[in-house]
This record gives sequence, C-alpha cells and structure tokens, in this order.
Amino acid sequence: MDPDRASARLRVLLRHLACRSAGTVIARHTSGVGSLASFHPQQFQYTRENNVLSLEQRKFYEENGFLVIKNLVSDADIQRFRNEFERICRGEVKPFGLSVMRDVTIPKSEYVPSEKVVSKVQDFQEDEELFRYCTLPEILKYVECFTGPNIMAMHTMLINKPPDSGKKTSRHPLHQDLHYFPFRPSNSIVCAWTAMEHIDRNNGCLVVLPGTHKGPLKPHDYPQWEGGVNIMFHGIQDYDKNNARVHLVMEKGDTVFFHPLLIHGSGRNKSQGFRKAISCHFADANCHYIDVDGTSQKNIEKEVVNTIRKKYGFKDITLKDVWAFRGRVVKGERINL
Ligand SMILES: O=C(O)CCC(=O)C(=O)O
Repeated sequence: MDPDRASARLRVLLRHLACRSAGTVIARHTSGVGSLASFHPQQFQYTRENNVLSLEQRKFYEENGFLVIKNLVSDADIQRFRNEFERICRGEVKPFGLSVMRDVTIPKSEYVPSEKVVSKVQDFQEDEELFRYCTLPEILKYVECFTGPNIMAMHTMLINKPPDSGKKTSRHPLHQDLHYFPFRPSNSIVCAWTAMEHIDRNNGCLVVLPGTHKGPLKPHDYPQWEGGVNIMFHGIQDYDKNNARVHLVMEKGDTVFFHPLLIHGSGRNKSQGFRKAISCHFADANCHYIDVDGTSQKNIEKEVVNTIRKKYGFKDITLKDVWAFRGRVVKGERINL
C-alpha cells in the first residue's frame, strides 16, 4: 500500500474510533475450566462448534490451550514469505507501519540493511505479499474454530531468530500475548504460528506451559538478564515453576494455534542459521477494546504509545488507535475492532 493510501486509511480509522469512544470496558480476568474427563460439548469454552476440529482436537485445545496442525502451509507459500522478508531486509520495499527489529547485541551504528541484522519484522498488514499469510484459507479454516466467522488479523510478525551471540539474548522470555492486547474477550483471540523450516530445541523452538490459558493474565516486565533483553520482550516473573513444559518441535509448514493467555516463550538459537517463523494473532471482530488504566497492561501501553508517537510524530495517538490501524478484516465483517 502506498503511504498516501495508508495514511488516509489511518485518518478514517481515527475518525471512526473517535465516534465510538463511549464503549470502553475495564479489563477482566478469565476463569478456569473443569477436568478433561468431565467435558460435555456444551461446556467447551475455548473452541466453537463448526465441524472442522475433531472432538479429540477440541478437547486437547480446551485442556492445553494449543493445537499443532502438521503440514498446513505449503513450501511454495513459505518460499514467497521468505523472498518478501529478504526484500524488506534489503530495503527494497518499505511497507507503511512496519517495524524492523534488531537483536539487542547489534549496536544501531552497525545496522546495515541485511537479513543478518533483522531479528523480526512486525506489523506487516500493509505488505500484501506477507499479509497473504493471514488470508490463507487453510489458516482461516482453523482460526474460525476459535474466533467465529468475523475475523480480524490484529498482529503480524515474521520472526528471524538470530544465532545466539553467547549473551543468550535470542531467548524469548515466558509471557502471555494478552499482555500486549487491549481487547477482549481472550477466548475469541488466537495466534497462528507457522514454522518456516525445521525448528527444534537447537535453533530455539517454542516452549509452552500446557493449561496455563485457564489462569489469569499475570504482570509482565523486562527480565533482569545479564546479556540484555530485546525491546518489548516482557516476561512473567511469577509462574508455577512446576508446571509441565512442552517443547514444540515442528517441521516447515506445521502450524500451532494457541490461546493468548497460554504462557510460552522460546529458547536460545544455538545453531548457525536464522530460525524463521511467521505468525498472526486473529480476533473475533466482535471483540471490544478495553481501558488498561489501573491494570498490569499499563506499562506496555506507555511503551507502545511512546514508540509510535516518536516514530510517526502523532502526538495524540492512543493504544486503541494503534490497534485499530494494525487490524485488518480477513473474513466476514469488521465490527468493533
Ligand atoms: O518465535 C518466537 O521465538 C516466539 C515468538 C513469541 O512468542 C512472540 O513474539 O510472542
């Protein structure tokens, strides 16, 4: 999208939001669910009835908060995402709104436009080639099981986890994605995360704490890591250290769908290669924005809003405006978000 069209879209969104500012609701926590043995279809609260998931798959997600679907995205599509990522890294395309992140161990002064210094691109909603990921029918078919038929793509990332420099900064601390999101209800939000190559413990696979999606949103902050922490990598200090951990070893094209309260992170990349994954957080278009004042999300609100104000010079922009701009409808109707 060219910058003029993108800024026109932003202005329309801001006007739209200004008209609806009366609908703000305060953050609430999610309660727990009964044991696996006692499930009846009418008790499912994290999945919807639409004949896509088998009963076993539904039960698995209800109980664990994640579900891996093998071989979902084709090699051809993954190659296209890789090519576009490389074009972005070389500076050949500059989609409006995109954030290009580098690992904390690479000083700004050493930044050269190359895949070797980019650890992640975020908010690629205006890049039609990468955004194809969020519109793939094979992805949306599963997303609908969690969001229902009106689907917004809210948050997009292509993660290029670099080989660890020895300072362990390639780790991603344990966190809940809901910390970053000022919209609810949490059960109508799901992340799709697709491995762009074989990913295991050696190159830093995802690690999840099954069942933690049934707990509340916990306070997050920067971990006190000796070697430094990447920007906006907030983590949870207080989690049950005895909770089981599952390392998700995935092949190229495998996709994990997970709940935004599921505690997860990823390990150090001990290989020499850059470990790639592409992901999108989807939400039911009926979700509503919340006011994060007085909640544990206030710290991330400040950080995000200050970053956007500095980057684009929008003095009065709010967290809600930022998310309304990031969000794009991918199926059905745009309703609240
Ligand atoms: O891909 C990874 O290493 C972890 C990504 C993640 O959990 C996130 O960005 O929220």
